Amino acid sequence: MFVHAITSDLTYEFSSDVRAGLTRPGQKELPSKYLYDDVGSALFEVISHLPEYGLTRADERLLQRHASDIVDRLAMPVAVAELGSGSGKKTRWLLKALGRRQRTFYYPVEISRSALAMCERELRDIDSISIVGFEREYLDGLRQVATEYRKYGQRLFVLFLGSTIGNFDRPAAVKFLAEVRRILEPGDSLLLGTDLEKPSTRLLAAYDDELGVTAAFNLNLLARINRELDANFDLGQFSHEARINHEARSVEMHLRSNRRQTVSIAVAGLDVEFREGETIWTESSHKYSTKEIFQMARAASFCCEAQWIDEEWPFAESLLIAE
Ligand code: AVJ
Repeated sequence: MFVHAITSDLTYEFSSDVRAGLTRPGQKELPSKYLYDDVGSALFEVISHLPEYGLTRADERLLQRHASDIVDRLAMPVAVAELGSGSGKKTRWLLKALGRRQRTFYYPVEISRSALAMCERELRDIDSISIVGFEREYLDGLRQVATEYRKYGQRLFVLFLGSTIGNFDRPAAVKFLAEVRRILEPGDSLLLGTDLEKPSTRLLAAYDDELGVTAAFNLNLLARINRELDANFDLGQFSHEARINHEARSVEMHLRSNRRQTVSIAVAGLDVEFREGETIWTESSHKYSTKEIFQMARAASFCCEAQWIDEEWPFAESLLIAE
C-alpha cells in the first residue's frame, strides 16, 4: 500500500506520537501540543474571550498595566524572544514600552505557522520594532536566537506567557526552565506567566464552558487525526470532560468514549479499541502558588526579581533573572 508513502516529517512525528499515546497500557493520552492546528488555534482564541475563562485576559491586563515597570527593570540593550507567541496581541504592550527606549528585535518562536503569521500581522505597526519569526519548537528556536541572532553586548529577554508552562507537570516545568536557563547568559531574563490556584468550581467552569467551545477545542484533536492521519473517529461518540486533579493541582481535559468502539487510523496502520467510559487524556493545566514560582525559579538557577498579580482572575507575571 503506497497511498500514504509520501508524508512529511511532521506527519510522521504526529503519527508516531498518536500511536504511542493510544497504545499505552493503562491511561491513553495524546500530547496537548497537537490541539493547536489552525482550527484549534482559532478555537483557543475564542476560548480566551469566554466569560468563564479569565486566564488570557488576566495575562493581558497585567502586561498592559505594568509594561513600563517590567521593561524598566531590564538591562539594555535587549532583544526579545517569545516562546509560543500565539496571536501576539498581549505582547504589544511590552514591545511598545521597549520601542520607546531602543530599536528592538523581536523573535517569536511558534510551531503554528498560522499563529506566527497572525502575530507578525498584529505587531508590525509598532514603532522601532523589527520582527523575525521562527517556525520551530521552543528550545530549538531559542537556541538559534541565542547563538545566531544575539548581538555583542546584547541581553536576551525571553517571554513565556499565557501559563503555557502549566501544560508541563511540575518536575517537567522545572526541567524546562533549567533548559531555557542553560541557553541564556547571566543577566538575561525570563518573563513567566502562570495561572494561580483558585476554587474548583471556577476552574471547572473555565474548562467546560456553557457554550461548548472548550469541548469543540478538545474534540478537534480527534477531527485533526481524522483529517491528517485518515482516521475514522466518530466525534458524536466521544465527550469532552474537565476534571480537577487535586494531587497534581491541575485541571485535566479528557475525551470520553461514549460506548465500546474500535477506531482505525490508516496512516498509523492502527486499530484502537475503546471500552465504554474509557478516556484519552489530552491536556493538563497546572495551577501554582506565588511562593512556589520563586522556588521553581531557584531550582532552575534563576532569581525571581519581581512579581505582578491580577486580583480579578488570580494570575502572576514573574520576572526571572538568570544567575
Ligand atoms: C493556552 C495552555 C494556557 O491550559 O488553560 C484552554 C489551554 N485548554 N482551555 C490552558 C486551554 C483548555 C490553555 N493554555
